[in-house]
Amino acid sequence: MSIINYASREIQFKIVYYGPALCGKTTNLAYIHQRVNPQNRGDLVSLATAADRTLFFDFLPLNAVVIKGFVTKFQLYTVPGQVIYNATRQLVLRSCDGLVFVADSQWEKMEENVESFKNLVDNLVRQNVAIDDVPCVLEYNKRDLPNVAPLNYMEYVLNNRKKRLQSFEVISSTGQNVFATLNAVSQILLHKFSKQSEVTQATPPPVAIPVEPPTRTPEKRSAPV
Ligand SMILES: Nc1nc2c(ncn2[C@@H]2O[C@H](COP(=O)(O)OP(=O)(O)OP(=O)(O)O)[C@@H](O)[C@H]2O)c(=O)[nH]1
Ligand SMILES: [Mg+2]
Repeated sequence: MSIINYASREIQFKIVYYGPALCGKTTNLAYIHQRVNPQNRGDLVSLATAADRTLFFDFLPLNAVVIKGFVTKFQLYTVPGQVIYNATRQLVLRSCDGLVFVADSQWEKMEENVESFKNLVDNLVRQNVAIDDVPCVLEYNKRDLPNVAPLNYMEYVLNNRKKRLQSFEVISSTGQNVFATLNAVSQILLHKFSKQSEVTQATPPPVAIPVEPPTRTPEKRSAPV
């Protein structure tokens, strides 16, 4: 649930990257952290094992657009994908405003992708939330690998419900479409927030994309967001 702080004129949104083990969730956050101007982000906090597997979560705070005097802040989290850490996933998932489901595009990972998506739906249901009510996009990651399933197969397996989700072909290790994915989920959640605030008249409607895609040259920092 978004947090509005009238004293500091901030609106906070929580976006969770969810998906099976080793699908590339932490890699997404690492890329975003690397490309956003340090003035507009905090540190990337990663609680990981020695082998770089997420143990608890990763956390990255981002400052984005100013909406009629309110600074919009996005808090990005990843869950640990390993099956045994379900209690932690439930905790991280609590009160999230948006979701990026990261799937591993390799053929042999399809069952794990499906299991993880089911696990996401189940964990939301436990919190009395329907997946269709949460702004959510699909990320088909690792498109650079040779053994990936074609896009239409991924869509058939993971995006075959009544309400189709926006989906992106991503290579998070090089950053391809990482910001496109984040921008898409941010836009959906800002739009939802804007509609709700029209009803309650509680806050001004947000209008802009929160994060600018960075330039293609790795050395250059992106423009302030
Ligand atoms: N080839 C390729 N490798 C990737 C890509 N994205 C991530 N990886 C690699 O996949 C491995 C796992 O990535 P992580 O980001 O740690 O995966 P995770 O989803 O956070 O894993 P857990 O924390 O265990 O849930 C790492 O070796 C990454 O470098 C990609 O787009 N292409
Ligand atoms: Mg991780």
